[in-house]
Amino acid sequence: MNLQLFSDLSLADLSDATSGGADRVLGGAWLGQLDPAVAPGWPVQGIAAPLLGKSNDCLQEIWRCDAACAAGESEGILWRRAGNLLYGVIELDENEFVGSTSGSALQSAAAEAYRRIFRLLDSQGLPNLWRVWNYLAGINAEVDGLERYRQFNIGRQDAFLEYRHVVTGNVPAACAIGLASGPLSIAFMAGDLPAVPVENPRQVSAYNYPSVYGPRSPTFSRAALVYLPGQEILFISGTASIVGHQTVHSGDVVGQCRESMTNIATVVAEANRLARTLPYTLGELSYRVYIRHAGDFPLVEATLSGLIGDAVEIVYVQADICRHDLLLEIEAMASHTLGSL
Ligand code: 3EB
Repeated sequence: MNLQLFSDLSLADLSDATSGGADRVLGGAWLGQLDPAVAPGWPVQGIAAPLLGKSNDCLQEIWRCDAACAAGESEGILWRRAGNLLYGVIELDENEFVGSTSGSALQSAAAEAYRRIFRLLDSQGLPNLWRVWNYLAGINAEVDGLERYRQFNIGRQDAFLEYRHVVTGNVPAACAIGLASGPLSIAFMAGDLPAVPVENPRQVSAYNYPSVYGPRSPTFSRAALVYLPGQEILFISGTASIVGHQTVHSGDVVGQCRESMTNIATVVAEANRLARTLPYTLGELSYRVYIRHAGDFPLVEATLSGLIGDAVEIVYVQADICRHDLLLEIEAMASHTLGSL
């Protein structure tokens, strides 16, 4: 099995990336300005976040396998599966959950989305959630006295408790990002083997955050090492300027960018202690950077270029971060061939 991420594809490049057959595409994401008329046929997460520093107004990312995928639909989840690996996307309209008796519409939608994901994974015999990409509108808006990100955390944790029982330790790598509008959108990758979770010794594990950040902690690990036949993938969760459990460098985007990269370097070092392949380096990761204020892009780009050089694959988008004082968040991934030690 070989799973490869093709980043930064324009619509025209898609035909190259899908050579060998569109049935080899596991799924992907579409970032930037979305065109509802274009539907590629595999599960795609639409991320309507403006691209920064690009001439194109949209780009595609795809995960391509070296074998044909099985495809299906389950309770509104579009999914594809290659061997013991599954990728799916679910979008839920919160309006359908208004008037729910257990919490806000967003909380109910989040719980329902994760319940559907867990039901699909159990029926497919691939119970281990490895990596989750969460997007929601108005993430920092306070509704009925509670910030929407905190409402989302309640619903997510409820579903984990109901279906997976553990909400600490072996939980997936993730990001949770705010968009200007749109449905609750969740993409996920899952497999037969448990991921190896990685934490950051500079940070309190997110699942142990104190209740000042909300009544329920977020359910994610700082990174995950996952295994396919012959392949190890490192997924680094959305990483921000948080030390311990506190935001640092409030109002200073360069400081936050540097601190986020120190956190990523620390997570990579932890991952390297656990990895079964040669050490991962910052220069080989592919990055996605979420910037709250588009005007901060040049400063962030210059800061990252100083830290990791210009030869690195980085996609920049404008989006909201889950704490109002966070100005950016960085996620990353890399893949190694197993047996190359
Ligand atoms: C943090 O470290 C920043 O709720 O799934 C990063 C990655 C963050 C994932 C999530 C939140 C999530 O707390 C925010």
